[in-house]
Amino acid sequence: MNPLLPQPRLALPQLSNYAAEYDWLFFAMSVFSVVFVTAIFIAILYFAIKYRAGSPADRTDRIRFRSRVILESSWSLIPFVLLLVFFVWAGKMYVAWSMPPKGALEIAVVGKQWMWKFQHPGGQREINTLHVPLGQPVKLVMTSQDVIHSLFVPALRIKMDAIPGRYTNLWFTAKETGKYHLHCAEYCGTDHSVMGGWLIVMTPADYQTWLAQAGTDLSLAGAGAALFRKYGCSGCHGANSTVHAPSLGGLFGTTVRTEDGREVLADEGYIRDCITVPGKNRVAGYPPIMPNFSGKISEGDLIKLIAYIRSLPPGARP
Ligand code: HEC
Ligand SMILES: [Cu+2]
Repeated sequence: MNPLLPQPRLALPQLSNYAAEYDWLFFAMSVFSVVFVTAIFIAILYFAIKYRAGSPADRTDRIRFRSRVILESSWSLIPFVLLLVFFVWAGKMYVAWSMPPKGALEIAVVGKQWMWKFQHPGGQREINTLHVPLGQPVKLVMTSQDVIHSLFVPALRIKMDAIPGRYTNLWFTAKETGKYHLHCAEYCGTDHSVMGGWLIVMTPADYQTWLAQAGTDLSLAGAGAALFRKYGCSGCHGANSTVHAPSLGGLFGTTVRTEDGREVLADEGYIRDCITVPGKNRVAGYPPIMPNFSGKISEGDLIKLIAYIRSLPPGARP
């Protein structure tokens, strides 16, 4: 963008890497809509008056076939091309927005009636308040424990649904320290209106201090290791198991071949499905004995189990 031009901005801080461009897009679409609506409205008014019943206006058909074709195609094609500009522009932003950079700080988010639960990789937990470091990409891995919720931080200009049974992502880099509102933007029941809180952006040093004093004894992965034994996963997947079950070391991020010949990327959603919908992607060459844990493991525990499986290096057995 040309830095000499006045920058359009909504009456909100431009907190994220997307905010400035989003405001430009919003401004351009508003200008586009206002210009076209005004022009069409004036034309309607003009013709309504000119050709009102009983007016002496000339009503003979004077337009020749050729000019009619030109007229018809130009008012279809010009708006089409103009709208394609918005399509490409917004599409480009959407692509950037949907591809979190590698190495982003991952924070687990669980929405439930009526609160937001956040958990940092070190295991630090918070409710309705989210602390993040300045200038570092942050990726929220979100799900819901009950109905659909939607996390919205207006200052970031981003919003994403939290959907039961699925993981959705949202990433951003915060550009200013401060305290910003966060909301639930999907009507989710009686207390929907109070389901919100604060995003607190801190300098990286302050964030480290905050993490240290928010302290916990176990990281997400560490807590997951304990759950892996508690739920009996280690009985089949563990090093001493006699059951023919896959070793989970290095699984995350690889491509798995399923019994019915598909190739599936082993991401959070895949591991979650293995635990809660075992038949869905059965791994090729293994018996269908993986128990169904659906409804038996809470969202918080699933996130920890996934963090643990992710932390296993290739070749390791739990
Ligand atoms: C009774 C034995 C058994 C238990 C208990 C068990 N699993 Fe499994 N698991 C299997 C078998 C066999 C497979 C491979 C077949 C399949 O995918 O269904 C498997 C597959 C998986 C996969 C996919 C592996 C891959 O290579 O893609 C994951 C992830 C997994 N299990 C996690 C867990 C977790 C977490 C638990 C505990 C909550 C658990 N399992 C409990 C037997 C078991
Ligand atoms: Cu909600």
